[in-house]
Order: sequence, then structure tokens, then C-alpha cells
Amino acid sequence: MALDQLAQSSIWKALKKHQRDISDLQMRNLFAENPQRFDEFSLQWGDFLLDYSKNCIQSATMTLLFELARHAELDSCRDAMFHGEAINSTEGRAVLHTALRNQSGKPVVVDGKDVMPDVNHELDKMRQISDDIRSGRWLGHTGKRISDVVNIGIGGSDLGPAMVTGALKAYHQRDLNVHFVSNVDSAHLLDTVASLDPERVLFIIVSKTFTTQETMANAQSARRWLLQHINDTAAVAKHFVAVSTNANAVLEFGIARDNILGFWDWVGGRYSLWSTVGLPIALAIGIENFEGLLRGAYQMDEHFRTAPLEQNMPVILALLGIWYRNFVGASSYAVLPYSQRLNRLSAYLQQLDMESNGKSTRKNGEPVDYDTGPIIWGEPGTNGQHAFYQLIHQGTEIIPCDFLIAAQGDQPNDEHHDILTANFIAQTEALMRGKTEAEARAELLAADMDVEQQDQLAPHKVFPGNRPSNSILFRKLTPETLGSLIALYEHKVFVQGVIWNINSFDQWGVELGKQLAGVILPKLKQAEPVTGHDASTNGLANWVREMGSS
Ligand code: G6Q
Repeated sequence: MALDQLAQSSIWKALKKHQRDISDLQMRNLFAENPQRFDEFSLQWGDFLLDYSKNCIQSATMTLLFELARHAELDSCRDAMFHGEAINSTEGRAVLHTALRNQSGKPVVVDGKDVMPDVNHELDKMRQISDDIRSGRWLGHTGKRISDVVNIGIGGSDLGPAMVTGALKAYHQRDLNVHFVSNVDSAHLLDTVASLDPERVLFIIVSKTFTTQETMANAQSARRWLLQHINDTAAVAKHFVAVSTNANAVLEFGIARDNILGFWDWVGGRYSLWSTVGLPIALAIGIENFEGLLRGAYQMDEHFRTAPLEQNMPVILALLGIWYRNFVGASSYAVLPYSQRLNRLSAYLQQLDMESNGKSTRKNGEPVDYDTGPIIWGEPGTNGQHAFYQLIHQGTEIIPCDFLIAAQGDQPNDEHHDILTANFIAQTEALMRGKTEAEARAELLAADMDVEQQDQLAPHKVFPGNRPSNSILFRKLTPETLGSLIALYEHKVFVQGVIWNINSFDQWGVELGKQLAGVILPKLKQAEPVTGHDASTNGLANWVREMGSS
């Protein structure tokens, strides 16, 4: 297959050469020379605007990148995903999070069976539970209304729902609080339940496999906590629901069959917030708003599926990412939402992107000979401006950034939102323009500094500029726009995986640590010293055995 020789392909080589040819270009000059640059390198879609004009690119760059996407046969790979082919080759699974938000009324067939009736059935069950809890019809064991929901899950069973629930705080039902416990550190569960009334708590145990060590430990502890306060095992039926593909294990845990929501092996953990894993979201914002989230994602799916590559937002974002990773050599990528409520977006995208594309083996089992997924990181603006932006502006590495903001805040006439927006726009301008030595000197002169002081300070006040950013704007942070935004990144990650010819849907890299933790755990409690590992591992385990018990 052509992609197996990606780095030797003529299009790859053409991009390498092109990067060398344009490496001296300065974006500030490109803007000065071409007043149409914003029109040329921006895209409006629905309530979204993507401005990618502040990138170190020319139209020839994009032409070559689109050719790279065609070389990778992106169209047919995309269709294979939407049509339910087993594109997760190492696990022999289809990848169909798009079916969970399919609003077309058309069937989606996996192994000869339309999955949509099952998808809608589980959504109906979710609607029932969500409506019952929110309306107060569902009562706890002692007859009290549920006031607090504690979601227990980790990784894909935590990050997406936690991020979305936080982002849509404006849509929360006031008398129902939703909490998330993921870490096996008991502080997470204990701190969360400390102020809760057990008679009013509903625990959701979310685990695709229902075998994950951390989630099982937290679920058992939550059960014990409940039964310490309500001394009747029958209470579990009113205070626990589970979301899992492993119904037998859930039943064994003691959760009633009626309280189990299912999903399917063709939903990857980090792509599962659209499924019943989204129950805490539905509880927080109501099923209608949850459906709004699905609708927004569906609209982005349709855009991704049908728009020409040149006007396709996820494709453009993906190709720009490839440009910086493979041709400019950027090893990290910052996601900077100017929204406090999106404060978990970067953490969520870390998993989505790094677990999907942090791979060095191609689909055919051969090692890659090019870089793949970058390090994804970020924090909300403006906080980051007072912390790590220094390095983005004046550090030695190029860090491409996505800046995100809603045009409207939640409050009408909100001066804070104007300040937020001004900072957002100013940062992208500052990164692009930089500050020349002449400009720095002129400022110092205006501040009455003599030549000696100017000589001393000017080098520190120079900003190289030419630092790339995408600006992603949307009208308002609503369930619909958030759904579209998440789907945008999902498809971006997909496109990059296609070009890198890796399987974006497995995660073997998380297995080894899990295996070894299972071996070490019993040894921490054994009477005799730990041996049989390397000196460091033995030493750590033995130090903890000693210090932990004193
Ligand atoms: C996601 C990963 C991983 C997974 C967790 C939780 O794509 O597979 O983050 O979601 O390990 O797994 P369970 O849902 O099975 O507990």
C-alpha cells in the first residue's frame, strides 16, 4: 500500500522541500502583502469560524497538504469508519461513535445487523433514568429525593463526561449536583462524599469492561460507605446504577438488572461520551440538552463526511497539525480555551489525541519512520497568559496553538467576556507579529531610556513572532456547539491517524503498567522483602513496605 512508504512518497518529499523553501517567510509580511489572507485562510461553518490565516503557510502549502490527504486515501478510510468496517484492526472492531449520534434515520450495519434500534433503546433507558432522577420520581432507599450523583469511572469513562458536564454548567438543574471520582487515591472518593447525604446519593459505576482496578476499588468503597450509613443491602438497588458492556460482572457486583445501561464494543472508551456513558451529562443538563449535544456532533459528522477537503474543518486542522509535526518539527501542541467552563478540555483532548495517535507502529506492524502524535497540553485563557505563555512567545520551540472562544458569554452585556475576547485576539496577534528590535528600541526610547539601557534591554524585549495559531470561534457554548466542537477534534485525530497509517483506536500502550501493577500489589503486603525485580523496583517496594507501615 502506498502509505507504507509515506516518508519516501513524492508528496512527502515535496512537502519537505516546500517547508525548506518557505522557512524564511514572516507571517507579518504575508499579511501586509495580501489583504485577503484572512478570507483565503478562514472557514465559516454553521455557528463556527476557523481562522487559520495565522499559520506559516501559503496557498501552495495547503495544496500540497490536501494532496497528502488524497494520497492517504482519506475519503475511503472515512467512509470505512462511517460504514462500520472493522477499522480497529488490532482488536477486530468497528469504530462507530458516529452511530451514537446518527440522526439520519438511516441504518448503520455492523456484522449484518442494524445497530440503530439498540442505540435508540439504550438512549430511551437513559432518558427514563434521567427523567426519573431529575423529576424526583426516583427516590432513595429511605424515600428521599436524589440530590447528588457521583460518577465513578476512569479514562474514557470519566474525562469526556466530566469535561462536558463542567462545560455546560449553565444548563445544570440547580438541585442536582454531579460529581466525578476517577482516581484510586481514596482521597478522591472520600473528599467527594464527605459532605454528601448518603440517603440522597446515586452512584453511577461506569466501566466498559467492569474489570478496571481503580473503578472497581472505588465502586466497592462507595458501596461500603453507603451501607455503613444505610444498613440494608437492598439500598444498593436505589443508589447504584451501572454503565457497562459487561452485564454479568455488574450483576455479580450486586447492581439490579434494571439499573444497567449497556453499550457496545464498537464504542471506544475515549469516544464513549455519546453513549450511555453520557448518563451523568444527561442527569446534569437533561436528556433534551444531551440530545442537543448529539445533534451538534451529528452536524459535524455530516460536514466531515460531505464537505470537500478544501472546506472541511477537521481535515484542515488535521493537515495543519501534520505540517507542524512532520515538516516544521513541533513536538507539542497547545489547546487554549478562553472559557473557564472548558477548563477540562485540554485534559480530555490529551486522552483523545495522545491515546489515539501516540503510536510508533504502522497498521501493518512496521515501525513508522516519521513522527506521529504530538504532546497535547493547555489551560484556559487568560490564566495561561500569566503562566506558561512566556515560553510560547519567546521560548526556543515552536508550539502551534488552538485558541478557542465563544463570541457570546453566558451573561448578557458581560464586560468580563469583552476582556476575555480582547485577550484572546491580542494573543494571536502578538504571537504572529512579534516585536522587532527596532520596535522594542522605539518603546524603550519613548520610556526615556538612554542608549546603554536600550542596548541592555532590547534583546530581552524582542519577540520573534511567526508563532502559529488557529482561532476557533463559535457563537455560544451550548450543547450543540460543544457537540460539534468535540466531533471536530475527534475527526481531526482520525484524519491524522489515517495519514500516519496507524490504528487510532487501540491503546496497547496502557497495558504494560496495568500488568505490572497487578504483580506488585500483593508484594507490598508480603512479610518477606520484595525481590525478583530490578534493584530500583525492589528498592521502591521495600521502602514503601517499611515506611508505609510505620
Ligand atoms: C479509552 C481507554 C481507557 C478506558 C479506561 C476505562 O479509550 O480505553 O481510558 O476508557 O481504561 O476503562 P473501562 O471503561 O473499561 O473501565
